[in-house]
Amino acid sequence: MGQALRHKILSVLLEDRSNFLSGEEISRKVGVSRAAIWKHIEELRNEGYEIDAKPRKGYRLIYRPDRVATEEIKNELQTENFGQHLRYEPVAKSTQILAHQWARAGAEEGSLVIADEQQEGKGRLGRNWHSPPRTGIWMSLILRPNIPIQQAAHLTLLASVGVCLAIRRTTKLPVKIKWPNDILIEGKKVCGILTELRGDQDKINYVILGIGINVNQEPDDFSSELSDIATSLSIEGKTKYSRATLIANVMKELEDYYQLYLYKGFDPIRIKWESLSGLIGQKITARTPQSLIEGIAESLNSDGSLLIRTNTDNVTIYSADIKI
Ligand code: BT5
Repeated sequence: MGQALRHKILSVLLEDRSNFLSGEEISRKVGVSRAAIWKHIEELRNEGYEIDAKPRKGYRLIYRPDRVATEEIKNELQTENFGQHLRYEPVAKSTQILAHQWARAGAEEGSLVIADEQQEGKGRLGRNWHSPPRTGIWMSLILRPNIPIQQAAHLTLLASVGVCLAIRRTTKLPVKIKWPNDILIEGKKVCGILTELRGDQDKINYVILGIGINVNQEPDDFSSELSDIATSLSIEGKTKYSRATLIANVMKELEDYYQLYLYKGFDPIRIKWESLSGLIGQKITARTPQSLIEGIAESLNSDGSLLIRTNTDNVTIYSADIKI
């Protein structure tokens, strides 16, 4: 209850950051006494918010720590559905696990789970995803698309288009997509996407899009193995970014591209993907579970697989780790 009130007070303060709001005005908007407001303002200050308080003038928000809690994100969301149902955890094993539970319990399409820190963040094929606190975006989005299960690969590609565009718009950094699920800057990974689904032979019950973005990490935050292959937006852009703003922008791009996909099919996504990917036309090596394939990345096929032209053949790959 106390927390819900604090969120309401924060939302009111976030609405207008240039003017003081009197205690009376806040208490009218939130529906509690002025004395109670004072107590909650103190708690917000303990959480790292700087709030100016002047007698006879009221309160004004001066500094907002970079948090990814519900009220921070709700204030910035410009979507119809995506992210509107939001669950935030300061610490989780993996947001994928929470999203699966929520989806099984009937969560609506667009429901989003966010954690500030993951203790057992998951990559593909049982790999780990390093998810330290206060720096990254670790989130899982629940979708319920009415598409054949064979087309599920489209969703990973669609997600990388949405995330790539949102990062570009928010940071102006030259991020590119690497097939199938990485987003890179100058060859180093800033974002990974993990798609998990449940369904039966022909029908998808639900899909969980897991998105991990390195936002405000410093070089020291990466272990020596990771620092060769990973980077953060802040290291590349030499500034800190608001995670809440980026989450809201990702939700907006994802919702727009998802709608486009449902109305127009995969073709517009495929074209956008090719233009955002650093891959097409490049010489690559693809390591699949069965073999190592060297050749030129030719194009993205309509089922989301990648066509590689080798010296002797055209090869289609459905899953692989790619090196450029
Ligand atoms: C991925 O796997 O790239 C998918 C990552 C998905 C993470 C999100 S976070 C929210 C949601 N909840 C979860 O538990 N997971 C999802 P993959 O392509 O397998 O890449 C994993 C590899 O990337 C690891 O083996 C490391 O080499 C490297 N890696 C680990 N943590 C990283 C990080 N923070 N940044 C860049 N690379 C990382």
